Amino acid sequence: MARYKLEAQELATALTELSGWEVRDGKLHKTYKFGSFAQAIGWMVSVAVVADKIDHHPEWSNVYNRVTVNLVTHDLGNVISNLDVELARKMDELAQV
Ligand code: H2B
Repeated sequence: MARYKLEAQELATALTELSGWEVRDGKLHKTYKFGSFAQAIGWMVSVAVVADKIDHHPEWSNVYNRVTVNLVTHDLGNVISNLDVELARKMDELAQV
């Protein structure tokens, strides 16, 4: 899928449709909290499959039941792109269980 930088207005609109996401240090940022370490890791594995499929990979870290995520597009010079929004949506979908 083609990746392109989002214009400020497109990003603002996308943010209104994404719950718990914000722009922090130029990246789409969210911290997820799960019921357990196993749930956090299980979610990360399910996201990893999708990320590889769309060839767009998150910057993230896990501490026990929390996963902190930063999404940015390296190939475009570290800007927020359509693929960052796409991955954020998939992450939220996969967390609804
Ligand atoms: N992930 C992210 N977050 N940004 C990118 O620009 C990117 C990526 N580019 N995953 C992909 C891989 C690129 O390096 C490969 C060669 O398609």
